[in-house]
Amino acid sequence: MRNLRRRLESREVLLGTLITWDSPEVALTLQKAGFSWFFLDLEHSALLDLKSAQRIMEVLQPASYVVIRVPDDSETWIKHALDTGCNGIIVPHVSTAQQAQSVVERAKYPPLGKRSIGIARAHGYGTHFAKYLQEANDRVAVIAQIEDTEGVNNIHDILDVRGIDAVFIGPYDLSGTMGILGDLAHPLLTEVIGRVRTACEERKVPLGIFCPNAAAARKEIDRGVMLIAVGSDAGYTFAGGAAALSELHHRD
Ligand code: 3PY
Ligand code: MG
Repeated sequence: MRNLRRRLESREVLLGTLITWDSPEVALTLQKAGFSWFFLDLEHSALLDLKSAQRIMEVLQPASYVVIRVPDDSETWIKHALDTGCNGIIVPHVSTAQQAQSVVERAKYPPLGKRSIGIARAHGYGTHFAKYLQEANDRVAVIAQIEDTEGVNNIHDILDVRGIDAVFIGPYDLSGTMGILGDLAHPLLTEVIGRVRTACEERKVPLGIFCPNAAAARKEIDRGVMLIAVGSDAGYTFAGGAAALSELHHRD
């Protein structure tokens, strides 16, 4: 299993995209386009569940890193997601250090946490059980999503929690809690995201963000953000079709 935690620590940019459709074929096609990590969105997609996520993972790994965004921070979701053998999890709406601590307890094996032990794909269905138990805390990334003003205000305390391996900003939800819903170009949002970035730089915690398009991703890369999720399976399908039709209509 590739080591996402160490890869993030290297600070080299990782370009990925959001997967919302239950299609290993679409995910594989996007892998061929060159994305090196995949954000499987079980928080919002009604089409993805743990079984479909695992099927998608089976075609993407080991060439790419696969991260599951769990619907919430419950012990059940966290342990089930990790047992699929994903390279990391993103936990949405982490707002306090106490919440971050409970995420670590659920996601890391003892002695760092209290992750429950079972037989699943992560352990090769038992065939590399001992190795996985020994290596998982070091290899699997636990990523806290900061997407509320409360999380921004508590960012230093959240970063102090040992076992939070990276932070990922959700700009849309963050804009909503700031009263500027969906206005990703708003200067106040840029400033607040900058506060999270500075805190992460000070603590040397890798930072990621969702970007709706390549222009936004370029700006974030230039600011030093390394874990970039740009666009989505649905968005790329639409954009490809729309680009062809626009060219044909243009010639009509
Ligand atoms: C948000 O922007 O709120 C997200 O969760 C994107 O990942
Ligand atoms: Mg969000």
